[in-house]
Amino acid sequence: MAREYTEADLSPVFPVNGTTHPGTAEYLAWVENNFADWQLEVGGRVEQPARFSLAALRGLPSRTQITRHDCVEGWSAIGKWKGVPLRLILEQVRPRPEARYVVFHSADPDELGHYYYESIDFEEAYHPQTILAYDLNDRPLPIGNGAPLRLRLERQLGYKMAKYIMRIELVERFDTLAGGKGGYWEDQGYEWYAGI
Ligand SMILES: Nc1nc2c(c(=O)[nH]1)N[C@H]1C(S)=C(S)[C@@H](COP(=O)(O)O)O[C@H]1N2
Ligand SMILES: [Mo]
Repeated sequence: MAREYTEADLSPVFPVNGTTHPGTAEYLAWVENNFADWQLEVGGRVEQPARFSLAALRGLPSRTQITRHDCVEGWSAIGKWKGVPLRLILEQVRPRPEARYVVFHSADPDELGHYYYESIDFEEAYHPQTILAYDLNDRPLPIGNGAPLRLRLERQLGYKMAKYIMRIELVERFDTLAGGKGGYWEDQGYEWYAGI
């Protein structure tokens, strides 16, 4: 388990880093109606592909954790995250035996049109502190921090924790996706396993 902190340790301001707003027409439309018609899509190598509205995710059992986020650029911050354990979502869709990785596809493209994405293995996916967070510090996740849903993965660096998650895909291998290295920053040379 990663260390957990208390309310007294919370950073006064939780920074916004990387994308601050996806800015696509699709995302702006979701913001317009407060993500009421947004749905998380979960598919790939699963027995039972599914879609979850934000209300449905909020209706599932949740976990709250106060943890320290470490960014490779040299800053850290402590925040309180609430969300649904990824394990519960995986139990609903039932991974097929050949599935080895969980890929998170984000809503934000860079200047070249490459979308942010990330991947983790099942050991990480079933870890109790691996959650799909929808609240930060007792409020709905702000746009800057990844609304409506972002990954929290408390034993790894910040870049693994995809913000603006739109779709989760279970795969056998990730070398066929984007740059082939399993993540947006990994495709530019960062480590795939970003242990702290
Ligand atoms: N979709 C998306 N996820 C992302 C990023 C991003 O630019 N886009 N930046 C990453 C990096 S480097 C860090 S440190 C954290 C920053 O999260 P924050 O904005 O909540 O501080 O998100 C990570 N996840
Ligand atoms: Mo980061």
